[in-house]
Amino acid sequence: PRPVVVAACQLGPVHLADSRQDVLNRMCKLLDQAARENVKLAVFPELAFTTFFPRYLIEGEDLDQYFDIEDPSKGGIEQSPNIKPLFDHAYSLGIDVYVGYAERSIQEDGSHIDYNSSAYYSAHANKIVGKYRKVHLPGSVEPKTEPGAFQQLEKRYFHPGNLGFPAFRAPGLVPGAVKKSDASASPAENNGKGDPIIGMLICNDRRWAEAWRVYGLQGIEIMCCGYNTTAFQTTASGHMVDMSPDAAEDLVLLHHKLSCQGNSYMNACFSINVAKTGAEDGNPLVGGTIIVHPLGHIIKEAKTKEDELVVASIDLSDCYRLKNTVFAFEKHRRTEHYHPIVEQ
Ligand code: CDT
Repeated sequence: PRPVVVAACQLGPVHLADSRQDVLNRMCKLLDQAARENVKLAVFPELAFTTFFPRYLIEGEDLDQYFDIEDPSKGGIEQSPNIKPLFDHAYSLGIDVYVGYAERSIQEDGSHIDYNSSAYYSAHANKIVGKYRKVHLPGSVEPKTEPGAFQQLEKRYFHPGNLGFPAFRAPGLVPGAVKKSDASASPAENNGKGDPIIGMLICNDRRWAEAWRVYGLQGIEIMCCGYNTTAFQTTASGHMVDMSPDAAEDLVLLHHKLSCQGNSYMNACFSINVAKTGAEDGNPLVGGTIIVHPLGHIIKEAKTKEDELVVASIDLSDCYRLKNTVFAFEKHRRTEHYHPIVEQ
């Protein structure tokens, strides 16, 4: 057995007027609670530190406040004064952290490229050991023009991620693991012996089977995914689909759970799926924070739409029941028929 206690650190709404310090305090409080429950990995939502700003048209310098700067000449995102206190606190408690943030990546020529990113901070290594930039950006570049339309401007504010889907190992997350230097070992070869193999997705990515499968092929054992998902359905013009609010929210939750449960099963991994939820300045986001077992069932689910710690004690060796049978990819995949998947 390779037991580890993990937690989804669900966040309630973050309003426009909430300061970064207030949000940091809330996140550190969740980490304190996690430490009391012996948690070793804490997963926070997408764009955790601020409101979900892509719902607004924001122009010029007003946008800058939402971003954290990654400047290779000055150190990485872990040096950001807004983020460092979270990692410092996690270090003091011995807890690994996945967290989503808006990244402003400074280029050699001084220009910048913005991404919707996540980082995996390892308390054991005291550094970031995994980085991900959201690939599947929803929404539009231009604001919807019809009166009353809801905006989803991620395609305006972010570039699609350029890192692919890089699995990595979390050093020391499971005590006594045989060390492996990278995540390249096949699942059968790994068979639960090395440091845990982790993947990261961000929100809309969780709906894309291709993203999960690229990670699945790297043998991931834990998928971490934070999200901000509106609690209603919109049409192509940005208007609410004509159905009752309760029915719309149920449908959003159904699709969220189908995506997380189905893909966890088909890639034989645990997944920790974490919401920023509640109404941000009146804009409703779904909850549905869940920790999913490789066999597809939900192990633990949030009960509220507020800051809430959802804890589960998991055994990573449970992944191998499927990785070595139904989903032994090296034995059963038929790649000669898969070409259309990568054609435009
Ligand atoms: N943040 C994010 O990715 N939200 C999307 C909304 C899609 S709306 C077309 C999601 O998939 O939940």
